[in-house]
Amino acid sequence: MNKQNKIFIEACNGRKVPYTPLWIMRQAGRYLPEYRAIRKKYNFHEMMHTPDLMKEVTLQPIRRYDFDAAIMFSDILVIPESMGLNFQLIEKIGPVFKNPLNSNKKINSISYGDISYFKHIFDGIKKIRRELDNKKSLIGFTGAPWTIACYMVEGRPSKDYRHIRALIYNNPKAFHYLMEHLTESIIEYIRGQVNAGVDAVQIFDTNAGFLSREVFESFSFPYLKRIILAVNKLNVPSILFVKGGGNWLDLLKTSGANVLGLDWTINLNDAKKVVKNKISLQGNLDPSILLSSNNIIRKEVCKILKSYGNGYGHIFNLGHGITPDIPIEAVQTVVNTVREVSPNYK
Ligand code: 1CP
Repeated sequence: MNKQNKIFIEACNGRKVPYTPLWIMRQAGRYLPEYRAIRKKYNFHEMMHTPDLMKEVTLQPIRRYDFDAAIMFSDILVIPESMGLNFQLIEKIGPVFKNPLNSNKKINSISYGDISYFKHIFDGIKKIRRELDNKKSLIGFTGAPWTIACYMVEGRPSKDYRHIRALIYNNPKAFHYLMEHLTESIIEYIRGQVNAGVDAVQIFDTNAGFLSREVFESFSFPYLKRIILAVNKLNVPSILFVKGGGNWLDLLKTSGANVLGLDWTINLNDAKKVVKNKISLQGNLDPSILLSSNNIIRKEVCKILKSYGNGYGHIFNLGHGITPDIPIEAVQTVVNTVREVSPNYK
C-alpha cells in the first residue's frame, strides 16, 4: 500500500478521511505498564539504542490502543549526544548533562553531529516499519534547535532557561554559532530517519514559549523554517509543534509546515480561521483532563472535535505529552470517543 492510503498522512495533507486520526504525544512512555516492565530491565539509553527494544516500545501503544500513527521511541537529546555532549536521566529531575555549554569557549568548540551515532536508531526505524501495519504511519521527530540548545546550555530542565536567554543578548554570535550547528546536524539526522522509513517528521519546539514573539521570530523561527524546508524536500509531511505558539499562528502559518501542533491554550476553531484550511491542525486536549472521570473525558474530547468542526485536516492529539500518572483506561476512553464521534464531522 502506498503512503497516500494512510489515514494519518491523508489528514496531514488535508485530504478526505473517514474519521479523525489520532495519536498521543509521549504515547510510548511510563503511563504504560508494559513500558515500565521493560524499563525496569534496561536503562533509557539502552532502550533508545537497541533496535529491538526501540521497536518494541514504539509498537506497545499501537498494540494496546490501535492509534493511527506510531512515534519512534527516542529523545530530542540524541542530537547533543551526537555532538559529544552526553546526558543521564536522573529520577525526579530529568535529563542532566555532565558537561553543559556554560562558557563561550565551550560553545565555540562545538562541531557538527556525527551521523554514525544514529546507526542503531535508523536500524530501529527499519525494524519498526517492517512490523508496523501498512495503514499506520511512523512519525520521526527532532527537537527544534532552540529547545535542544536550552538543555545544552543550562545542562538540565530549568524553570526559566535564563542563562541561554541572557546569551541571546550578551553573545548573539555564539548563540547563532550553536543554532547553525544544531540546524545542520538536525537536517542530516532527519534525512537519515526518512531514508530509514519514517512517514512524517514532527519538530518539537517545546521551549518556544520562554521567548518573546520578537526574539522567537529572529532567533528561532529562521532555523525552524530551514528544517521544515528540508523535510518538505524529502516528500514527507512536516509537523511543527510550538508550545505556547497559539498566539503566533499568523507567523507559524508561514513556516511551510503541513501541520501545526497546538497546545490547549487556543481554540481549534479560532486556529482554523487563521490558517484558512490551508494547513492541518493537530491537537489539542489538555492532558490534565485525562485525570478526570470517563464522562468528563468523553465530554471534553467531543468539545475538541466540535471546535474543529466539519471537514478534514484535523489530527486528534493532546496539547502536550501524556504524564506517567494517567490511567490507561482514560486513554482508551479518548480513543473510543474519537473513533465513535469523529465520523459525524466528515
Ligand atoms: O523512562 C523514562 O524515565 C524516560 C522518560 C522519557 C521518555 C519516555 C524521556 C526523558 N524521553 C522520553 C521519550 C520521548 N521524548 C519521546 C518518545 C516518543 C513518544 O512521544 O512516545 C519524545 C517525542 C520525546 C521528546 C522530548 N524529550 C521533548 C519534546 C516533547 C515534549 O514532551 O515536550 C523534550 C523536551 C524532551 C526532553 C526530555 N527527555 C526526557 C524527559 C523527562 C524530558 C523532559 C524534561 C523536562 O522536563 O524538560
